Amino acid sequence: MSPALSYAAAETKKEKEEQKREINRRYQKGVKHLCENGITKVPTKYILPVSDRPTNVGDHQNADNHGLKLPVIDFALLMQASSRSHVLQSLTKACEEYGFFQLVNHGIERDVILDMIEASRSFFNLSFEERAKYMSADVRAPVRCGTSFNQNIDGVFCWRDFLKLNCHPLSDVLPFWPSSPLNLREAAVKYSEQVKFLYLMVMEAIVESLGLTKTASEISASGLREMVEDGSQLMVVNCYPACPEPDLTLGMPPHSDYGLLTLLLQDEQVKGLQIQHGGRWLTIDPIPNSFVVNVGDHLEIFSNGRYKSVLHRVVVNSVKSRISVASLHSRPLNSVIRPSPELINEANPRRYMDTDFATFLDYMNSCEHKRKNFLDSRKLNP
Ligand SMILES: O=C(O)CCC(=O)C(=O)O
Repeated sequence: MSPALSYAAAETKKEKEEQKREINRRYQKGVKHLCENGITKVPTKYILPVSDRPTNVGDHQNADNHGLKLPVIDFALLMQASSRSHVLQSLTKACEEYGFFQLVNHGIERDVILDMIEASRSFFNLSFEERAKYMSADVRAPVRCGTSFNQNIDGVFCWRDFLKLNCHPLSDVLPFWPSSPLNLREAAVKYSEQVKFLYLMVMEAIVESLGLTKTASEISASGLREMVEDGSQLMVVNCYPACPEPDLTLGMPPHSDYGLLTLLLQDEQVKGLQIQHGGRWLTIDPIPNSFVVNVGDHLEIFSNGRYKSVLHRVVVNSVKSRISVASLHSRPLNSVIRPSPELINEANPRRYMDTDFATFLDYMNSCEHKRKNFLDSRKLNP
């Protein structure tokens, strides 16, 4: 090639690379920003290969679950001595068969929930410049605003923006939380504290349902309460704008959650969450004033595989944007997660190796987190 031609080719290559970088910069700003600038088609960056696309999305608001409904656990009955053992049995069945349940009569004041939703909506209605102040690639940051699942790594982006608030220890992280909208900090503090308490109560019941400790005083004596109280809590506020071509993309790809338990506040008006059950995707109909609770990878490990951390995903729709608030709970950042020795015996040998939260974060940063690949990497003799 003549020097003139090779110079021209190099220039074209440089221009193409710059164009590519410009496109990437645009998508890093998030879906909300993209939609605010007016789009009628889903950009290629968000289009999934045909085999990964959701089906039935066009009419998922009316999707038929073949009569299947997620188990419902009544928290008020769980707290009553006369009904506790019956509810514990239902809890066991839900965690073994579905890895998910809906929690009603949870006792968190309605205003606390409504204020959290309202503050979340207001946050995503802020200007891009205001939200951008909290964008960070550091997965350990006390506050982090971003897009997709892991925008540093994802080949195809998903149709979600998020605000992640680290909640533990609250006094250390609070000064970093967004100062606008004005009501966000107060709403998120109240909400995170009340959800943490609910988590403690549900986690105690789960430990009891595994047959590990029988009474509240035994739980205190075993140090379990301290272990759980000192645990990590991450609040993830998800925003899924309405999408012009919802059958080409997903709000969240199939994934499992890393922690012990996740308590999710679903949008009461707009469906979107689906869980994998019996080889099919099951849409979770929102029950007003309830939480969707799911078993995370750490609980699957702790229960030595008895309770299931189940794949779930989020579909989007062309009509309404959707907000959800997930509160992910686990043990302290540096503690080791391993199967409970009481659940290991000859008939039920140890199924998972030791792990910790820090290992998970490193894993997340080093490869595309797909389906249950972190949990699979912890299995002994998979
Ligand atoms: O938005 C939802 O319904 C689910 C969110 C979720 O799966 C997550 O935050 O891990």
